[in-house]
Amino acid sequence: MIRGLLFDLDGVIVDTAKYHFVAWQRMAAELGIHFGHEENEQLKGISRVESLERILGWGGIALSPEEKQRWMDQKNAWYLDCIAQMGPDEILPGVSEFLAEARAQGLLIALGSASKNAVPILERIGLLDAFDAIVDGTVVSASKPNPEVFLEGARRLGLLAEECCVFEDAEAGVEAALAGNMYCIAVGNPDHLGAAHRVIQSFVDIPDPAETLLALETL
Ligand code: B16
Ligand code: MG
Repeated sequence: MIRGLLFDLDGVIVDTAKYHFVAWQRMAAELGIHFGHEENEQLKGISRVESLERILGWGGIALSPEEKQRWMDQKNAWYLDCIAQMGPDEILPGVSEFLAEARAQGLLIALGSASKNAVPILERIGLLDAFDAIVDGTVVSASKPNPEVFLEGARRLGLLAEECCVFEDAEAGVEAALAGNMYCIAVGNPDHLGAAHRVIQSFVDIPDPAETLLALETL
């Protein structure tokens, strides 16, 4: 029986991939590395340091640990500039209604995100209070597809893994949920996310959140 919902942030609650793209592309341009939308897609759900390593790998560039840290700080500063203007209007369609219905039905709700910027983003969009627990990139050490972020989310909700349903937009995140023995609903393109138990295009695809949540509770 599902008693808790674990939400990824970037790509599920808000579309911050476009801001990560702007910041990584600026860095890649300065380093003379090609970085397009296809490359950005491969970084979804992947931690900051792993994203940097992948971009440097694509460009065949080796940097010292100090230079890597400097680029990560610079990239994050550009990213923070991008997200500074975010507000509740950036919450993806249907998400607020779904969260409110889940809480009304007594389900527990946690965030399971790789981002170290999760709390400021939730504050800006006014959804911090919608979560009973927050597990983000400041808490976990292993990156998705390692299930740590979701297992810690379940633990903080006081639930077993099999009592949780994960909502994810990234292949690495779907893999993490399945590795953690959780039910997974992917949000996005079924061509990339077919490993999930169910794929929805967006929360608007759930016309009756109450009915869907009740169906989940009987799993
Ligand atoms: P930050 P999620 C992930 O968030 C993003 O999908 C990924 O593109 C990003 O590199 C990662 O957070 C780290 O983000 O630089 O803000 O710490 O999808 O797991 O919510
Ligand atoms: Mg995501």
